[in-house]
Amino acid sequence: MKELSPLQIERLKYQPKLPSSLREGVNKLELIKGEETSSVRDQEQIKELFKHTYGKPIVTFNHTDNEVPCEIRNVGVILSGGQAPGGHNVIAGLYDALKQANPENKLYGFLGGPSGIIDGKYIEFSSELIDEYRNTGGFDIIGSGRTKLETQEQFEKSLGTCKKLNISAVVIIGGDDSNTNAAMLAEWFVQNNSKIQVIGCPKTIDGDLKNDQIEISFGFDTATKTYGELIGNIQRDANSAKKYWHFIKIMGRSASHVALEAALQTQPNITLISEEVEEKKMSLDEIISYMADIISARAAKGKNFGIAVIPEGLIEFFPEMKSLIANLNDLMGELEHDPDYNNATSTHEKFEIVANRLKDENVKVFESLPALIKAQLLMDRDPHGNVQVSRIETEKLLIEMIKTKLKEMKSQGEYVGKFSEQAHFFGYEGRCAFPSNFDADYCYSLGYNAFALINFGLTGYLSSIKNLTESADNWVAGGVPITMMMNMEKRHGEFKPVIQKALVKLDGSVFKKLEINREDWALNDKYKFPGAIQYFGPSSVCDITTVTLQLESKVCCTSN
Ligand code: FBP
Repeated sequence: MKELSPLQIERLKYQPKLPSSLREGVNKLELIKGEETSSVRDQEQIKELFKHTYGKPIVTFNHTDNEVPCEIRNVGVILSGGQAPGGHNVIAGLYDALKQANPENKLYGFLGGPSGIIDGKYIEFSSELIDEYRNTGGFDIIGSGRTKLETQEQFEKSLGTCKKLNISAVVIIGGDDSNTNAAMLAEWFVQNNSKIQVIGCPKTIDGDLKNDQIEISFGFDTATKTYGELIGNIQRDANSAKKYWHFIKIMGRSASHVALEAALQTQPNITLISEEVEEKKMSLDEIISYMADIISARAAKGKNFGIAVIPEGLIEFFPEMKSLIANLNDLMGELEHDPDYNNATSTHEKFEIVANRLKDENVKVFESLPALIKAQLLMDRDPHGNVQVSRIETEKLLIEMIKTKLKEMKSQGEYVGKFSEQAHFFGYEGRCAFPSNFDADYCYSLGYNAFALINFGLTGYLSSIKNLTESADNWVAGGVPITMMMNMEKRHGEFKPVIQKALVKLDGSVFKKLEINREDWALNDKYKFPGAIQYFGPSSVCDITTVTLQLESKVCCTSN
């Protein structure tokens, strides 16, 4: 018997809220079809690649008193990619809907991510197992993985597994890449005369799987609130001791939504936004000067402390680093099989081999970096061939460069302070937290709704729950064709159909809120302390959504 903490015991009892349309069960729904859809860009190419699943309508569900039949179904579910709070509730919602529709239905969970369906590794869920994981963080109920489900052979093996288990639908819980693969698998099944349906659920703490139809991916709410709590605590510490500058790198592989949201919750002295760096083509040196100027201005007021929030993906957005990293991504693929590189006895020797093989324009930048960062840039790539930004200590790179800059400024009489630093990285701390009430409700609804989409025979759709700043009663359940979110992008030198990633919009209300306040926050301490996520207590505290969602929904509502 596992020992449970008091909070675990209480959270297991929490009953997540569903939109009112879904509350009476999946066999009391009617499907409302909208207009035909088209992809966000590159319509002709996407249509050609997704001949059977392209152009389908957006759908929404309404409650009806007429009973919709539900044939017996076996469904399989996959957790894909990085953990995000609420994944277990998606599975719980899916399980409850499926059993409510017909107790004979079965839910299988593929183990360890997409490789589970390929290799036929699975479990069948029981009520006892599901009950152990309700409202808990993590993906440990079946585990996750980053295998890309995209080749003919993988699709054939997946078909074999589904046939063996008599599975008629697969639910893929994942981010933009995993849902791109869900769309490909859905199309492949139709093309190959299989009736197996594929439904996606929008997951990622990064918050970059969103668009006009998907207001936010699940996990963003809890993760940002967790980081907000931690930053707030550090701000209080800094403001008490008044002796350290804290450099806090915040997870989010590419887009800066997580750092931006955490900053709006806490109002630190410096917040860097990767998309702004890219748009303004700011170099690393320019950012160092910007930060050093704030440090110096605060020092002039007697404040030798402060907080800087740095998005995880920043390093890839500096034009000079972008070019270096792209070059290294290709080069590391070649060097993997290079005996000289593999037999090199010191990191220094490896650096030399790399420097000799880089394009001329990237050599100087590579050589200017501290050894620690060079070594981190050479580490293993992820399955998409990208550098793993969570393993690059950008916060330490910035600190080293700032120290040099401040020394220079001191020698010229431009800086009179004392600089002592602390480096932090908040990422994994937030990915498996107990889901906030919002994520617990949202995820349960996404899973429940996924089964409703299956029951109406849909495939190639993403489960969608909208109107999220309203109370759950008023949430709108439905589905969005995945192809609608796609465009063609270059991956490994080839154009491929992918879901368009949402980066921070510099003309959007969320970034604007930072932009109009940051000068004030830089010098006059306006720290906010969000505190820990609250699960029990007044709704104004426990059910509050993120600043990002609130601001974005205002824009959408006022422009309607
Ligand atoms: P997903 O896009 O799969 O949700 O994962 C996002 C993320 O949490 C990023 O924020 C982070 O850069 C990355 O995963 C870390 O990956 P890993 O867990 O493989 O170290």
